[in-house]
Amino acid sequence: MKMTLRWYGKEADPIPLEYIRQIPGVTGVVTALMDMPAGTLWPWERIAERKRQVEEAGLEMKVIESVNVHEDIKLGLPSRDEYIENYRKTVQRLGQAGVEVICYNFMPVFDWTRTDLASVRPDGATALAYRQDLVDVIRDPQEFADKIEKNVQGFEMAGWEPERMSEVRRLFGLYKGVSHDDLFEHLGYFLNAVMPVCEAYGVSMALHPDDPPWDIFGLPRIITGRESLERVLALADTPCNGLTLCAGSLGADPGNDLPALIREFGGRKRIHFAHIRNVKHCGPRHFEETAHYSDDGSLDLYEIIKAYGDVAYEGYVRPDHGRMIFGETGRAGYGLYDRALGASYINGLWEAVTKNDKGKEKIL
Ligand code: DNO
Repeated sequence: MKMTLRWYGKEADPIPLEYIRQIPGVTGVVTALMDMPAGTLWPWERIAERKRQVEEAGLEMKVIESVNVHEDIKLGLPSRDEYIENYRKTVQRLGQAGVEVICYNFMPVFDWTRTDLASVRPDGATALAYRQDLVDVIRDPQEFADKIEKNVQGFEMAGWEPERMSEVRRLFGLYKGVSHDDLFEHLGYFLNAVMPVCEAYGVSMALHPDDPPWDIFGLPRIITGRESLERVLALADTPCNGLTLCAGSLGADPGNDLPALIREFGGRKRIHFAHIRNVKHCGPRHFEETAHYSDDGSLDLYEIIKAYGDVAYEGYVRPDHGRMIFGETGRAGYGLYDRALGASYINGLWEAVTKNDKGKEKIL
């Protein structure tokens, strides 16, 4: 397990790399060129510059989250080929820069979605939360998008690119009639075009599950649990076609057995990136994010880390969203303090579950 932290870049992230470097065990950052609209070719100089900044701080840049997929690719429009070509070239450049994993998602219109970005928890911390009943009464998703964007305190939400969020109504029109099966087919088309480049440049694609893992606003969402993960891997049967196993996203559905998923897909070496966090189930399709600590939420982090230990997971991992604590302000879910606590907690569990294995290796 290689510990990383998400970092949005000097201009877009209030947290300096120097602080990230001081979190025990963190060897690298997971980053992206946040200002590049989906579908564009990432300029080589920008990639090289980001790598230089990260390495100068004594960290590695091995994982990119995300290279976003243009809506025309998800919609299967004829214009997709041009965007796929840009994606292939971007993958090539990232591979040439030493990147090993690209995290991406295939969610229509909305990336991760929450109804509250600062829900107050009993200890006074604030956290992200989601209530389906609040979403069900929304007549105009554009209004919802605008409202969320107004509440982000000056920071763009990851994956909520302004150029996409300003045309929500038009996109909803285009998605009318696009079924779950259509989306899978469009994902397969995309993957099969990108895989040869991944294989040539040593890059693994790691698909992030849909968050939350069910349909919202009547839009189809397909990456929701065991069956769909299996279906994704079958779309392109190569080790480069893999998963980001996001505990919090999949874990929002109590029907998903996370340790079992980790053992199954990690055992087959198809998990390339692990997002680890906790979530509290408050009711049907109603959850709030919590501290990583098992007792604070509904997921058992010990069992999750133990499953990664059992499959001898060697990939990248990051603590996921944190609460806002100690008076910190910043990007919802991406403050420094609670993610640092999360990283340390995960490191502690990892050390405990794997220590004897290491001992065994030494004896042998
Ligand atoms: C939110 C994140 C997502 C994720 C993308 C991956 O915090 O987990 O925005 O980065 O969905 O493409």
